[in-house]
Amino acid sequence: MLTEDQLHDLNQPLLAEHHLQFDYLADLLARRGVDAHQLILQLVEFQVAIPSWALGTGGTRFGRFPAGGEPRSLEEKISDVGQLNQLNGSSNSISLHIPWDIPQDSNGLHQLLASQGLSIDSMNSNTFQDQKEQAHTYKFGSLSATDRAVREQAIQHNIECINYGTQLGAKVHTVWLADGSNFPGQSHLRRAYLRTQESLAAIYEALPSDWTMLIEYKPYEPNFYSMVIPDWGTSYTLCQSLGKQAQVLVDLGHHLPNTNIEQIVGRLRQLGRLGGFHFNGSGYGDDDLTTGSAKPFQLFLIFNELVDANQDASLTAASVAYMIDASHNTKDPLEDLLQSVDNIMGAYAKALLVDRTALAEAQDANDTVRAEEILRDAFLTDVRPLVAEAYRQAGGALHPVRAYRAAGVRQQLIAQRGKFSLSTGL
Ligand code: PSV
Ligand code: MN
Repeated sequence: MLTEDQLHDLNQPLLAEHHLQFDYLADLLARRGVDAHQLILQLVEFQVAIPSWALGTGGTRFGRFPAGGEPRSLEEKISDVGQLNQLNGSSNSISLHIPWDIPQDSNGLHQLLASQGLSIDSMNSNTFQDQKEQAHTYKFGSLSATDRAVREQAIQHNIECINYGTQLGAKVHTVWLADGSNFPGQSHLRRAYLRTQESLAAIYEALPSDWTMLIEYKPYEPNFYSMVIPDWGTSYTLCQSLGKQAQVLVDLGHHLPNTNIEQIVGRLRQLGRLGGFHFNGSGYGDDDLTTGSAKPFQLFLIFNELVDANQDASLTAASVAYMIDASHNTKDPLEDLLQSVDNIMGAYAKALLVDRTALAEAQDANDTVRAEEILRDAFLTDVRPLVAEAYRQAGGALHPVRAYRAAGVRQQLIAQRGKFSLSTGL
């Protein structure tokens, strides 16, 4: 962690220019009837969870190139998230994946989390890999498996995740299923769905009443002919059958190219079943790249739907768990996470700028050009001074990536943990 003096010294030389840019933008927005200070409060409040498995390099099946200084334990992962949160004030929770993050010392972890101002976001089960001491293989599926003993083992694993989460104060359990088939005829498509539904119901039974269960969907990988939960419609029907505490999770990388993700987001929000997000960047599939790096307009349109729904009095308020889900090969993972959060904050800020009254009028009048111009006006506004001010007001760095580099965080981590330390994950 940086000291307060260090952070102060890093911000100091940037402050004069920052104030100049911020005041100019605040003036401009005031002319349009937007209160920049009000908007910053909303940005400061907005938090994106960091998954424990994004703190190390991900690698692909072709190779892995460790960053050096990767966290070797859950405690070190928490400390890395604490570092990120100190720099941007926007990542105050960590998501855990079991068995990669089995807590050994709950009391110690509670203290560590509290000392860093963090909490646990979601628990994530892993029935896509076999573990050494495991009795039954997941080679042919887990919650959907034809073998009852396999299903039972996968159900128990999910319940175990919930129990670990309870120890640590989590309130969300996320299920992503790798289940599916690679060849036509391999699996009975309808029965696989029904077995999954039954298994999920058993897990749901064990869910504490103040928890949410998130059900993720993915169209392909690791199975390439069918996935048991390939799309939001399947997740939605499963949630409907389970009950109110079950919600759909949208992972941006889990869509086929050109899918209109913002429309899915709007639909789920309308139906009251949007419970969570996994942010990442994707050109082809589950690419796990930096959120908003290649398709910033898409990210903005997604936030536009979220903000629009939040401001719609006819919809019930939703509590959506926002998380980054990425782990790639080339960047320093912590720098990537800072960039991802920055892009997310920028997209959110831009969505808050949309003139919704004017947009509704243009839409009602079928004025296509005007409607598009309203969105473009918001999207093309340089909101970086607003995001930087939000970081500053949250006690962070005006420019988190620059501060991270200037403070030599990675070099310190390498000195502490070694050049070849490896983090658990994919
Ligand atoms: C699957 O691709 C996924 O998006 C799920 O969220 C998993 O839990 C995570 O990635 C694991 O890396
Ligand atoms: Mn995901």
